[in-house]
Amino acid sequence: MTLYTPSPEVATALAAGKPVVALESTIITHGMPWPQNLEMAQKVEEVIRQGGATPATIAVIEGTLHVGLTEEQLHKLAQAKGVAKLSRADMAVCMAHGGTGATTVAATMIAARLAGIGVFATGGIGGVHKGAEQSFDISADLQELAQSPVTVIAAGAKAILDLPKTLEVLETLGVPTIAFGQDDLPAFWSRSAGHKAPLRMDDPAQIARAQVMRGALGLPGGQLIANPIPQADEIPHAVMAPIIAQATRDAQTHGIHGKAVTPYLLQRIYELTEGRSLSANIALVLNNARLGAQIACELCKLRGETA
Ligand code: PSU
Ligand code: MN
Repeated sequence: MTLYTPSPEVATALAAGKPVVALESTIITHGMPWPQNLEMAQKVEEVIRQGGATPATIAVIEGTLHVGLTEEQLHKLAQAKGVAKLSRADMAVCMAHGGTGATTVAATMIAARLAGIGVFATGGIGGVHKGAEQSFDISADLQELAQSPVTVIAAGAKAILDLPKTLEVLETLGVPTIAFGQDDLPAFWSRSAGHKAPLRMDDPAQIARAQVMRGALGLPGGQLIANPIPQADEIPHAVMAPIIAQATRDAQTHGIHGKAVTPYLLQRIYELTEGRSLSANIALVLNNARLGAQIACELCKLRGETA
């Protein structure tokens, strides 16, 4: 049984031991509106190529798990309506019935592990939602970080989540949460929301080394690199906090729950910030892609050395 289909470009890079960076597709189908979603997806791929690595956008299309999409597949996915949002729980079911679905961080990590891709760049990861003590809403992304050996570069976790609880769960699961180049945990649109990150690293080569070391120690799972949004693009936390509070109240009023929560909040925050949240979101994804390419190149060097 063929588990996944690499694009020709990705197959060539993997066979040659060249750096590859995985990219998720839920950010395209559920995270951003058309046509900015397609522009973002194309730019991210371009940034990774400029960084000397090969991009591998991942999605399930008509039952096939694609690792690397063609231009046409990317176009179609970005405009498709009613695409499923796939996490660890629903990936196999979607593939078994020939469905089409976008991969979340968790599902993208599973695909990356299968393909032997060690680095994955995205915007934000899922985490512990506010009020989780009532709703039990904790993203499967956290469990996946504890299981799949992939370094995930995100701009921290969104402040729509409960950041201290998210950090606690990651610690419990043995996932290193590493702020890149600063002490504070980046909070997606903002460079800080006032929480210290448990770990800090400043050098992509050391980040790659830490991943190799983790594997050598026999520890399953990956690492979360929290890369702050560039200063010029950030929306300060003081500006975001009341907007997030408003969006969260609106979600409650409308009885939004489960998988629909994150997409609803993102859309509502987009409206409340009059589009500014989207420009920041795109800027931070590109910034993460840049760092992802650097880490992937360093990881390749190390794999070459240790092979
Ligand atoms: N954060 C974003 N944009 C997104 C997501 C998170 O800024 O599109 C998506 C990612 O795919 C992430 C998923 O893995 O939401 C988490 O969803 P849930 O909380 O339902 O696990
Ligand atoms: Mn959830």
